[in-house]
Amino acid sequence: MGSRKKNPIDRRDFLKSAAVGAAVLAAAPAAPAKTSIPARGAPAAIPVSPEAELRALPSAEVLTTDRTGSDFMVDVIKSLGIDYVCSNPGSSFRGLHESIINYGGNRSPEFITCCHEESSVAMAHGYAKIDGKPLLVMAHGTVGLQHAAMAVYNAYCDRVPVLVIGGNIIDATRRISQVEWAHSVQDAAAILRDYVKWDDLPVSLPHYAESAVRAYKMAMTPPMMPVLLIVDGELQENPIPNGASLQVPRLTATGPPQGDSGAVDEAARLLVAAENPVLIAGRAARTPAGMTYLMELAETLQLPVIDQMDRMNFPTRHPLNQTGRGYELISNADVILGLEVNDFWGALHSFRDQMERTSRLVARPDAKTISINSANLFVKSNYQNFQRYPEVDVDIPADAEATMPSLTEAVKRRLDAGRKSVLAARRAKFAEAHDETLQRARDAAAYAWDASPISTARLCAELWAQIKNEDWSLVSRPVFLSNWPVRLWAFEKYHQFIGGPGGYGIGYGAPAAVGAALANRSHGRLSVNLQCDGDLMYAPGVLWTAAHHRIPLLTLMHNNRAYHQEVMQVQIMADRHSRGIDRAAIGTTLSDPPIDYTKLAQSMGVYAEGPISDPKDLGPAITRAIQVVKRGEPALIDVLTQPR
Ligand SMILES: Cc1ncc(C[n+]2csc(CCOP(=O)(O)OP(=O)(O)O)c2C)c(N)n1
Ligand SMILES: [Mg+2]
Repeated sequence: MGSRKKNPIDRRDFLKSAAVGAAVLAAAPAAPAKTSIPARGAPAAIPVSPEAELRALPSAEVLTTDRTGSDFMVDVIKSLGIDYVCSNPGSSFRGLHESIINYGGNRSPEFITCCHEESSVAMAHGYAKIDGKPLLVMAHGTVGLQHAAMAVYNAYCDRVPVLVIGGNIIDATRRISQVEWAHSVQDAAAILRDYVKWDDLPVSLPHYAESAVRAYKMAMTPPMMPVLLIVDGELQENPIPNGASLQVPRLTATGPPQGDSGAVDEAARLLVAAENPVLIAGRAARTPAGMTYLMELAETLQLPVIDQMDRMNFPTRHPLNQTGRGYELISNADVILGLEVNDFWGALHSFRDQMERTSRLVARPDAKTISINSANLFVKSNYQNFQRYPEVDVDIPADAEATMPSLTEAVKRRLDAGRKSVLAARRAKFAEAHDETLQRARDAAAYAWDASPISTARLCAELWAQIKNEDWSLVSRPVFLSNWPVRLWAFEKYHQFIGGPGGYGIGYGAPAAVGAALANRSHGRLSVNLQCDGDLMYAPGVLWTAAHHRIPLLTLMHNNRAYHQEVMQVQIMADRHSRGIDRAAIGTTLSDPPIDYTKLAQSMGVYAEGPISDPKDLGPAITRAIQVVKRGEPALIDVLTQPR
């Protein structure tokens, strides 16, 4: 090991003292003899503080005598520039785990201890929304991947890259306990295959290396998605065969697909000629540059933007932001441009949920529709998140962010001075409508201002007052709080909003917020999370992860003591049958006994206050909590709120 210093948990000493088999310590042969299967039972764990976890080991030397397959696997992971690995430990990837923390020095990636695999993946999901690149998630074969499944589905629907490694013991004759049998599986990827972009089962280290780099590349090519490698325990743990020539394949980025120039020009022609064009943005901006391109396109055409806010697409206070006027503008439009709109058909229709489910076209039947959407380049059959079939006039299967600059150029080429002045005249009208919408939102927010429990508008306004001069980032999607932040706050920068779960799987909110806050930490940003109670209760252990890893995050509970969306669903059913809504709380509320989120958070080492039910107490509590967060720690305030 050359110059490597002794560390309390030095890997090589650990291996020696843990009475593991000689074959594990030897450089060769690759296949241990039958008698050399490692004995189970590790020495008592040495408690390690987060500081010690991060204390640097000297960087690893390549090709030491006792290198295992998993050491090489770490070389490959490091070459991909992955900063963290979110994981709940499991013996099917113990080799990789140990190589990451010792051989890899627990740096890039650093091990983030997660209390549930769903949290691991949702953390990676939130992280990628801020930093635009994947984290690694390691999950135990069968059970770990089963736990991870919903969060992987969310990331798949939301087109977010996550690199998942699942452990497995593939050779049935090498499994050494009933547990290992129960946690091994013939086709481990099967449970996730319908909602990952690609999976593989490498059978050699060169195969692993190529597949890991390929998986990363595929995950990062729009449409981005999670990818999965199943990595055999023996491939991890066995020594690298003597004389093996291993190399880490070079990663080259695949360029995002751009729209065909003829189709882009046709789109420009329709947009320039339109009297009432409208732009709908779904996942239009993948990076901060996407926001700039979208502003340039909208301002060149002076057309209104309806932002579905699946990403931070467009500044909320931009005069062309007409999000509150979607129905009116879409029903008037002669040309409708959708940028990465997941449900184009739904955007043009309204729905009724009474007695029977009905829908009606809102858009003009003669409206021309243009869609730029990379989702068309990758569709799977089983899960139905691809939505209804939209009859689009100009369908451009490409990445919107990569295509916007050429669309703007094509528009500019077609604009003469006369047309430019006609378009410029539209702006004043939109600016006025924008201001009116904002004023209406402010008036509505004043309603029940002093109510107790606290109104969701007051909660959001109190928070805004204290963060607006900070470098803030909202790391949750506030749809269950009537979208007050989107209606009231000034969102200007890409990192200020992270969109939603994609697959609408609840339980995403808390871990995604912690993951996004982890990404924001290195930028020194103030992460704020509006946290629904029902969502937190799926896997509250992520609060401990935030405390343990010193992830600064301000969480305000929207504690309405209910799964309130579902209260309303049951009320709709009861109403439909004229049975009265007074029993709709059965199965949908979280009130008897009420959950004490302050104690819950405190028990995991998170600073917490509450429950707060008097709105006058909220501002000072937020001030105190922000001080804690600025020290680099998470803080939670439990706020008793009105249902919405
Ligand atoms: C995994 C999962 N289970 C169930 C649901 C159905 N569901 C949709 S909204 C909701 C209630 C969420 O409650 P909470 O997070 O407290 O928000 P609130 O409705 O109270 O605003 C549930 C259970 C879901 N979307 N995902
Ligand atoms: Mg709730």
